[in-house]
Amino acid sequence: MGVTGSGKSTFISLLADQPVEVGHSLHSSTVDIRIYSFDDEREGTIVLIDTPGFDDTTRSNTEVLKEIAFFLAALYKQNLCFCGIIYLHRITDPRMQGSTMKNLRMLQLMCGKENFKHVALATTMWENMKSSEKGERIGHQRLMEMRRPDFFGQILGEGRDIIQHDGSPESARKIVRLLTEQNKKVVLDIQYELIDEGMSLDETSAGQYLREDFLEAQKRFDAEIAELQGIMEDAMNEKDEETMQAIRAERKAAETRIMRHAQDWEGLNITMQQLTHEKHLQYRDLAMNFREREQARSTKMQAAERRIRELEIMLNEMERERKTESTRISRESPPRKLNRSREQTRDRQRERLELHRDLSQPTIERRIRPRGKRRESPILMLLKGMFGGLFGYPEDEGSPWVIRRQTS
Ligand SMILES: Nc1nc2c(ncn2[C@@H]2O[C@H](COP(=O)(O)OP(=O)(O)OP(=O)(O)O)[C@@H](O)[C@H]2O)c(=O)[nH]1
Ligand SMILES: [Mg+2]
Repeated sequence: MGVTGSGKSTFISLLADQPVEVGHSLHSSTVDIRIYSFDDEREGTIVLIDTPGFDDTTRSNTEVLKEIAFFLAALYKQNLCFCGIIYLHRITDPRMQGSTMKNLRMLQLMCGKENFKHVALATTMWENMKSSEKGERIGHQRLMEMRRPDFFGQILGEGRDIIQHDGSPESARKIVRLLTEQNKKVVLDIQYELIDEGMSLDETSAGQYLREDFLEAQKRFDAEIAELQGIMEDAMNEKDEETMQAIRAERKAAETRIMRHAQDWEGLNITMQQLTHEKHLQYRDLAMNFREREQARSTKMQAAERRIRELEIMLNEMERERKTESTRISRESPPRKLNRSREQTRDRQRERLELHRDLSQPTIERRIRPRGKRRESPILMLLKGMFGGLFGYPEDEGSPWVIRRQTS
């Protein structure tokens, strides 16, 4: 989690086996939940969930909360292991902006105090500060301030500090391990509220906070309208048509804003069951798209693996031939023949290297398994676990499309 542009997708791209979309424009990039995975040699397969931030430039907070809450609730409903949240903050931010405070508050409310130990707080973009001594000093001053209880302090606890993520895959892996090593199945407040308590989203603690946000916006709207009314009366007395027109336009814009906010708030009055129906198509498409992408990738990988095996055999044969015949070739044939043989070997070695590079060597080596032993993608397994019904599993075998209240 974290505000838009804090580096969430970039962080995931350091580890994921799949390509990750990173946004370089001024608009929020990740607009809905994205799922990635990687194999950690110590912890096994880890699934990373990329989320949109609250207060982003393209979606309302209600939509973002619906998105994240639904996903978390479906995970919990299906009894799938969830081990924590990584929250990212740009160390380059000179102020704690409203959007940072809102994201932080939503994080606290969705988690609940008991779960703060399952949150890893990390700062990004250190290389922008570390380019000068002064920058580095400022970065450390900001870290000190961030530890205050009204900022990140409440989430920190015994032995837990704000982490400096240096932008490397090793640093990202260490941060993930901080959560996975706790080896706990975490139940966040919002998961408990939605599934065990059967609350609607507006009744949850996070939903209530958005309600306060709406009430504050309503207050600001009332004050703005009163101020505009005063200016309007003056303009009417002075028969100032131009100002009157400007005031009417401003009033209309303010009314549209508050109406959108009100509709947004009403949208939170939704139960998990209704949310499931609302999200059904979106998640079915997500699952189907993923399955298609995986199939295409798997076909490409199988072809590459086949070609690599062919090349290995060819290179071995060539090496053997060269060894046994090298003396004869050098004695009986002109040097041109020997050079041609070397060139052919180099061409094949280059092709093998490019194939490995194309499909990223460490990944493909891990994946070259005997036929029939290829394991299913962890993302597909997760989606099947959460949304089994979409894959043709019987509805009563744990599909979230049939929502049952759990008995305590
Ligand atoms: N210098 C530097 N740039 C970074 C770092 N992390 C992210 N960026 C850049 O910041 C921009 C936004 O990064 P993203 O990873 O898309 O941020 P995000 O948090 O996923 O943003 P949303 O999807 O909009 O919520 C991109 O241009 C990244 O290249 C970092 O550690 N250092
Ligand atoms: Mg993103």
